[in-house]
Order: sequence, then structure tokens, then C-alpha cells
Amino acid sequence: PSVEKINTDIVTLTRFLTEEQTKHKEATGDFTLLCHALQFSFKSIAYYIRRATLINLTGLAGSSNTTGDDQKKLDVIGNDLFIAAMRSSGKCAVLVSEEEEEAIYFPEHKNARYAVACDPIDGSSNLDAGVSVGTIFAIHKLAEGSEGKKEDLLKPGTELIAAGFTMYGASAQLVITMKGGGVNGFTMDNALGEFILTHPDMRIPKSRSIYSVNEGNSLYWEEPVKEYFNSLKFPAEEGGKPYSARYIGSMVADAYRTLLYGGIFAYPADKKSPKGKLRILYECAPMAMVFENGQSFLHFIPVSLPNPYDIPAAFLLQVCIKSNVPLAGGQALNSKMDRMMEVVPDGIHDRSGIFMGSYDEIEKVKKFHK
Ligand code: P6P
Repeated sequence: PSVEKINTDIVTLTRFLTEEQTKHKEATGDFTLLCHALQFSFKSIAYYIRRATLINLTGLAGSSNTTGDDQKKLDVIGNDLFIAAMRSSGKCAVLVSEEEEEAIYFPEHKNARYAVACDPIDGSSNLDAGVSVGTIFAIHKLAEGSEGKKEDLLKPGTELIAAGFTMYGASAQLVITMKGGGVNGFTMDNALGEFILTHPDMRIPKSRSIYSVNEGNSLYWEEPVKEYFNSLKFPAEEGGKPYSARYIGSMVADAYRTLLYGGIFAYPADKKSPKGKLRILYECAPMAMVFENGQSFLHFIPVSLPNPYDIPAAFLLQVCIKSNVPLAGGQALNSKMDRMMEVVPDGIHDRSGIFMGSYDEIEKVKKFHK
């Protein structure tokens, strides 16, 4: 009988980070160690999320600590776990968390060279309903000579070193992207306690008839937004097929589906929230980096780039990469149609409208905002 071919060459996140490090001669290993601390925080948050239902619903022993403190809400636990992981890594100088009004500094780590922004448990209001929630993170390098201040984070997404998110669903799914690199997806194997590379080099489809937005805000939308979504629901062309609507209300879940299947996710700024609802540092910018890096270069170049002089596609590709032109695949814009990755926040909790998704779908949004 044929022995089932078992893949014994498993790429864990730990191995992936080590291999990535070898690609950078100047690497000190600090970024790798910071990511190991991040990885641990995802594993421990996943553990508590899986148990939260039991603790809350059954009052399992130990659901309140010995001093009789109330059971901490899960997003407080997630935040505490994340802060402890960043502090103990010794590589993070400053941390911005959705749960903390002020930035947190770790002056004890003199040679820490990184600043991290995170939403420890984004979408936590959905937890009781069993909806997938997630941790969103963004990693900046400190400016030369800086010992870590919040200004090290108030930069455009184009300066991010890495970003990504972990979605706590049936299994924990981690998506991470690094500056100039691709997007890689890992799935937590609870038996091994390791994130395993299951979605190497993720590419967002160039188009897909799926839109993801909270239509309950339609009353407050600006005219171009109303006209855009109506064009998807009531196609102008005879016999045109309307788009499908998919809205979970948890950004990581809506983002992950959009990354895998294509389509568009939007949280537009509107009359009720003129600056938008989602936060730039730890929701919009990291997601924008994932979506832009989820680009599918080659099928874009030969197909739709005007190529009057029949320039070799590989040469065009190099030109585009060098000029940091966001190629096909994902795009992410704010409500003023600016490239999300170029938006510079003034404050660490600044909000923005966002449209992100397949290249062609975002092109349609632009048309209605001309
Ligand atoms: P609404 C969750 O509260 C969150 O921050 C994101 O995860 C999600 O995309 C959005 O807000 C949902 O907001 O207004 O549709 O409930």
C-alpha cells in the first residue's frame, strides 16, 4: 500500500523568521526576537479566547484571581499579555495600544530599536457571539538617535518594517508582511503549538463581486459613496449581476476573507463619523500594507499596463518596484482617495475612512470620487 506522503519539511513561523533574517546581511536578530515575542502574545491570546466562553459561562474555578479581583474582560487580558510580551522582548522601545490612551515606553531597554502599534483584540464586542476577532499589529523602526517616542510611530505606512494580523477563528490564522516583501499566511497547529506556513505568498484576486460595508450607515454616507455602492447593487448594464454582500463586523475577519476571495472592504468616513471610525496606526495602515503587498505582479504587467514599445515585462516590473508604484492586487485608500500608506497621522489614535481590496474594485471607487 502507498504510504501517505507526509510533508516532513514543515515551515514554522520561527523557521520562516530565521530564514527571512538571513536575507538581510545587516540584520542583528533584534527584529526576529521581537517577532518571537509577538508570536507568543498571539498564542497566549488565542488560548484565552478559546477558554473565555467556558470561564464566562461556567464560572470555572480560577476565573477570578486569588485576591478576588473581578474577572478581567478579555480585551484587558489581551492588552496585558501584549504589553508583557513587548516589554520582556527587550526590543520594543515604545508601544501604542488601542486599549491605552497614552503610548507606553520601555526606557529600561536602551538598545531597543522598534516601535509597535497594536489592537490587541480588535472586534472584541463580537466575542460573546463567537465571531472571529483578531490582533492587528504594525512595526516601525525608531528614527536614528531616537530612544523611543510616540513620534516614531506618527509616520506614513510606507515606512512600516512589518505589519499583519492574527485572526482567532476555528484555528488562529496569522498573516504577516514585511517591507518590500510578500504576504504570508500561517495556521496555528494547537498540537505542535506552532504557527505553520499554510498560505505562502498570498495574492489578492484582481477583482471579485463581493462588497463588505456596514449598510446601516448608508443614511450618513457622502453622495459618491452612495452612488458607488448603488452601482454594485443595481448594475447599470442590462442583465448585470449584482454584487454579493458580506459583512462580519470584525475587521480582521472581513479583511481575511477579502484578501483570500477578493472584493472590497470599506468603512467610509461619513456625516456621523467625519474622520472615519477605524484607527490609522493599528487598523488602517497595517491592513493597507498587507493589501498592497498582496499584489500579483506578473498577471498585471503583461495584461493591462500600456506597453506601446513592447518593453519586456520583467523590466517594467523592476521599474514599478523601484518607483514603489503599488502594482496590481491590493489597494487601500482613505475617504479622500489618498493612498492609505501615505497618510501621516497627527495623533496615535487618529481615525480614517478606508476602502481596501482588489485592484479593480478600488479603481471603481475612484471613478465615483472624481
Ligand atoms: P461597525 C470592531 O468594533 C471594529 O473596530 C472593526 O473590527 C470592525 O470592522 C468595525 O469596528 C465594525 O464597526 O460600526 O460596523 O459595528
